[in-house]
Amino acid sequence: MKLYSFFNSSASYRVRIALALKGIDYQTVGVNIRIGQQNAQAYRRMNPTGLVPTLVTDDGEALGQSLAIIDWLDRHFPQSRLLPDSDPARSRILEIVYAIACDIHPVNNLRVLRYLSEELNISDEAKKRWYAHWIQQGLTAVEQLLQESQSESYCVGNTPTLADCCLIPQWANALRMECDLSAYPRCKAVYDACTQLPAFIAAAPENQQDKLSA
Ligand SMILES: N[C@@H](CCC(=O)N[C@@H](CS)C(=O)NCC(=O)O)C(=O)O
Repeated sequence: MKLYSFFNSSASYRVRIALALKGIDYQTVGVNIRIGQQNAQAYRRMNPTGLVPTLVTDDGEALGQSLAIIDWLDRHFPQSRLLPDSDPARSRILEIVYAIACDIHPVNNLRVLRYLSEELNISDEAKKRWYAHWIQQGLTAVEQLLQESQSESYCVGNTPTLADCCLIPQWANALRMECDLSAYPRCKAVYDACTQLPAFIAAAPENQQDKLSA
């Protein structure tokens, strides 16, 4: 299998965590989104959204969208299930997943931030405020969801799930953007616990072969 990925793309990081938790071997193909490689024709033929990641399976099928990829992995490699079939865990996990992947991540994506500065002439300082605002809105909700799920080392229950695959990359991005994260102790506890685990360490941006220095 091949994963078309960028080292500090949080959507790629979600899939890398899932692959590592399941112990699946794969090859990384770096797509440098800072210089627009996600928009190259050959890449867009595989993934019409022009976003990373894309998983190419051993049968040559190209699949985009991190959550769809993880769902595919979870059905084809059922070891270490990331999304259980039964409620209430399943719906609690998905509630957290969508709060991150649908409500926080898209408004803070690279192409949105670039549009703010390049098309709307928003200053770097205002762009930082934009980013921090959506982090604050989103993580306030996630913190409350973690309170409801009585999270400890993981968002829901006592093994890593799809919710952790989404929270850890989003938190790492917020740290990189220097957001104030002091109001989310449950999110922090999950981040601190998960990032000690070998699978999360293997998936981390700083441990990717396509890592860039800046
Ligand atoms: N919903 C997509 C989001 C993918 C996404 O936004 N990827 C970002 C990196 S985290 C990207 O490729 N950005 C390139 C751009 O904004 O041009 C998924 O979950 O796979």
